[in-house]
Amino acid sequence: MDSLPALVERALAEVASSGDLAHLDEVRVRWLGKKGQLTEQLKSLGSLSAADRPAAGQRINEAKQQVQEALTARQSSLEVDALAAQLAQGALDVSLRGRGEQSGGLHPVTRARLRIERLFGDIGFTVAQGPEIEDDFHNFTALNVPADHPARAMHDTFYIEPGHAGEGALLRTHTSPVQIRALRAGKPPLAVIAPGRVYRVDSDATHTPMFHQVEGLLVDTDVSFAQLKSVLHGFMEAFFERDLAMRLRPSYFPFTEPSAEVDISCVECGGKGCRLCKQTGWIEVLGCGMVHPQVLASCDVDPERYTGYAFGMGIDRLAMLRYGVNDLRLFFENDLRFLRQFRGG
Ligand code: 2NL
Repeated sequence: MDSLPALVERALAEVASSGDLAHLDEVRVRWLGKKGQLTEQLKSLGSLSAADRPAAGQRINEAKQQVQEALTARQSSLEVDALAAQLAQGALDVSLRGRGEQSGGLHPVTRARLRIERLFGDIGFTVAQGPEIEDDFHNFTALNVPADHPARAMHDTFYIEPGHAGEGALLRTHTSPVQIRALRAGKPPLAVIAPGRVYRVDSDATHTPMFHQVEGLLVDTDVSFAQLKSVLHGFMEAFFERDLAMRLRPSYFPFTEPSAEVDISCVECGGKGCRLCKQTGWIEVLGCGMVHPQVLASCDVDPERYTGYAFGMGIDRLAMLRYGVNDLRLFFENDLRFLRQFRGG
């Protein structure tokens, strides 16, 4: 068997000649590991006499320590070399130019909503907001929608299971309840618009279960149907930035009397007839009317003293018409190739 100094000499030679950290670790295991050659030396102490044992043990431990110190020194010098090599190789090139920033943009429905808010803001309307989870009173009863009205039927309204949001909670089917709350909280004169998400059990090529609506309500003394017509015509021409013809057709809503549906001349063909207007030259854009006296009374407003007008329109549909989008579902798929086209503005 080799003498202890010979073993140390061989170990130190291996440490000195190991070229990388992995190799150095193999050397450490070979000499100082659990079954390493120097570790094994300690096991031979058992065959020595008790008198010789302490001195022999001390020599072995000194040998191990000497090798350990060489290993540690070699490890730090290899680490320094490795870092220097990495830097020389240019693993991080701080002179590279950046990838650049991609600017985001507003969703087309948001752009249409902001445009609507600004145009009505310009003529004195304020923006009102309210909860999307509503109760029967604010969504239906106060709007003169009787208990047996078809709009209350299960197939139109999302009802929330009892015990989750109070008794009879539902997802608002229009933003009218926001205006009911505004009117009940204040006193006329009042001019508000209520934009927001609304929900109906409906899903096909032209309907999504969630869509965006904006409603308007103005209550004052001596409010006329002519004022309603003028405000809506002015809004439509401003929104589409062009001269438009507008016509009203008699209609029915429980919350307005009289009620009308409003068409504008087709924004695609100007009224000549095309696919968009189904050859009629007209596009339906909203519903409106004079606030029903029963609705005013539900809001503690005296119908003998005050009158009002109200209207409601789909923001998604207005956005489609303004930006030339032919499929409603594109607004809700969040395909960046579609959305990026609206980045400007
Ligand atoms: C439509 C028709 C309409 C209203 C909404 C309303 C609100 C109050 C009182 C009276 Cl607080 N009316 N809203 C009136 C007429 C029509 O919406 O086609 N919407 C998409």
